[in-house]
Amino acid sequence: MNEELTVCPATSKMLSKAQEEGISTAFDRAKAMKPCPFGSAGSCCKNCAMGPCRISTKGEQEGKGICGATVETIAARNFARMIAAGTAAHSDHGRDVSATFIAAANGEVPGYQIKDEEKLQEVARIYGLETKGKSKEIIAQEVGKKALSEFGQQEGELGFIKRAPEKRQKLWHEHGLVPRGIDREVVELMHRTTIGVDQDQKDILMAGSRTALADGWGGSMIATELQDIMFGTPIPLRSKVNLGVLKEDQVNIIVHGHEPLLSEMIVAVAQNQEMLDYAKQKGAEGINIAGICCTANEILMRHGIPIAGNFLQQELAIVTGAVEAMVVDVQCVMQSLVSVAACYHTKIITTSKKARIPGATHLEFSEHDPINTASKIIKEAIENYPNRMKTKINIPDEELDLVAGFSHETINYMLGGSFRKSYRPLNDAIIDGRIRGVVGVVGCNNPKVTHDQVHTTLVKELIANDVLVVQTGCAAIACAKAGLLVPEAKDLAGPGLREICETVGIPPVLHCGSCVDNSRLLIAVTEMVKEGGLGNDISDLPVAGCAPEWMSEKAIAIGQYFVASGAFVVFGVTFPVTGSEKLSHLLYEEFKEITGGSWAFEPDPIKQAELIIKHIDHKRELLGIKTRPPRVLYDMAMRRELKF
Ligand code: SF4
Ligand code: MSK
Repeated sequence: MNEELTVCPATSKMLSKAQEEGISTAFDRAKAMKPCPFGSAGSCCKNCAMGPCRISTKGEQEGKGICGATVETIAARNFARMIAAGTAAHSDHGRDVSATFIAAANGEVPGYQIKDEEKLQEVARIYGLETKGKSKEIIAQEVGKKALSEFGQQEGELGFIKRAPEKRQKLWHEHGLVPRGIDREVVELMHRTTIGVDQDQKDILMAGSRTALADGWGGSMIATELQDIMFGTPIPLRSKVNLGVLKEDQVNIIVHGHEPLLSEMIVAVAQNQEMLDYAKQKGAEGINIAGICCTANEILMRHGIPIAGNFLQQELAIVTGAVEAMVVDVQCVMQSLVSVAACYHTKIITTSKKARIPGATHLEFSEHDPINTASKIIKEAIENYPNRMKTKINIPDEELDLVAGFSHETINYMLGGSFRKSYRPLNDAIIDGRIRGVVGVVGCNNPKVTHDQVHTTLVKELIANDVLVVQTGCAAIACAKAGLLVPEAKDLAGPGLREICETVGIPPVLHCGSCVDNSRLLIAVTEMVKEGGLGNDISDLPVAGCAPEWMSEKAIAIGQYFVASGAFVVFGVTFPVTGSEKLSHLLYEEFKEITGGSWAFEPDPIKQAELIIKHIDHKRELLGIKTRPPRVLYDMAMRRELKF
């Protein structure tokens, strides 16, 4: 019924309910919106009050802005500013995690502790900190301070840069791409792109690459590593996904946004007997926590908390009529939640110092007392349960199984075994052709394309061609809802990948976490290089990345840090450089000569898969591992001989 809008049946049902109840959603607004062709092509500049200048490249004379800026300068500046904004978002998350991490190490945050001592030691070693004879609390304080200092650092280089393959580090040094400090790179990029500063597209994009690297190998990686140390490094677990995870007879609390600092505590406090008794007193059978967007991925990975949906389902979760509270922090939170919630009993609760929405209830998260904040929020939700409008409740049945929790450490253990953790078996499987390559399919939803359709079509095509898929963000949620994140999905994989999945017991599509956890993928590809046999740099590997339904500036920052790290990256929907042939050429072609990585733009998922597979096969050919052996049918004796 809503085939053009979504391939997710639960989303379709709730869209119909929203239409019947006269509720406007992002899907309706997208249909009504007429996007400016200059803006979406990157050729509109509003960086000063002489403009906005909209540049047409049609006709013989290429247009210029009033200040004389060419279309490639304008598009490069716009693109760079998206990188700066995306880097700022991920990195500010990392900064807050670092500050809370220090407070936790000082024993100032009841409920938070150092859970992963092995990772603490590892991060301390990378930072060059002496750990001998020191307690874990002291080491954690020093690690936290070092991490926090990297945001304001003015000279030198970020500590995690040393984790990259040596050849990559050398390339970055030669091209001046090593970030000096996270905030410094963001600020400098904003300066460079104001009117009358940097007007050379390549120079702007080199600075953009350095800023993006400050995200991937800086702010995002700090967020991931410190969260793992504090809350535990994920290990594989089973859970459920889609709007069917909401419970008709329980208090439903949805956590939405990005930072797990508060949601971790909401999950813990919701299990307290006192809270459960209070919920019963108000007529509910229990308290049900579910997630949306990346907060969902964070608490799914560490606690198996079910996921209600991805980005485009946030309004529709409220349309079920069964959500007592939607608790939001930062990023990807739609302002329209408040107006949708006004048609039901749902409370929208903002919790971040940095993010308020008019009409929402604000209960500010105190990083020094998260238990208290979590308790207040849960009580608000429980007290709202009796306000449900019973006639408006309709929870779709869709609720599928998924397996999540594939940190790069887990991939090590899963493939190498507990006693010989190593990427060797993965590399061997790539070399012998059972796995053709590895592709990260990540990113958002965008109502300009059919919800979840591009993600799922691309991923099905890739696994059918023996490509192992690793996922983060809303892309992972899309594929989970399509049943691709369970071991049984091996039946959709090509023979080589299926054999690996059967032997190891993994799905052909691995859920690796939230958007900041794309940094896990950087480490995974680095481990593949270090393991040997697949070249000396990330750019030698048969790997690629894709954000088929992207929408956020953060996606551009992620794409650029993968390109600067040597990967091939394909984006769908629209791409904000198409207004400039020169900038398109720089990103699609010239970057190959600089970083070994490059961008491509292709909205069609089958064509995206073709581009990616072509790239993978080209890399295999360069590595001399082009030929894939014919399929062999294994008997039990042969299976026992297998390396996995
Ligand atoms: Fe126009 Fe130049 Fe001002 Fe941009 S900076 S709005 S191109 S005059
Ligand atoms: S939440 S950035 S819509 S992936 Fe990370 Fe989803 Fe994109 Fe937000």
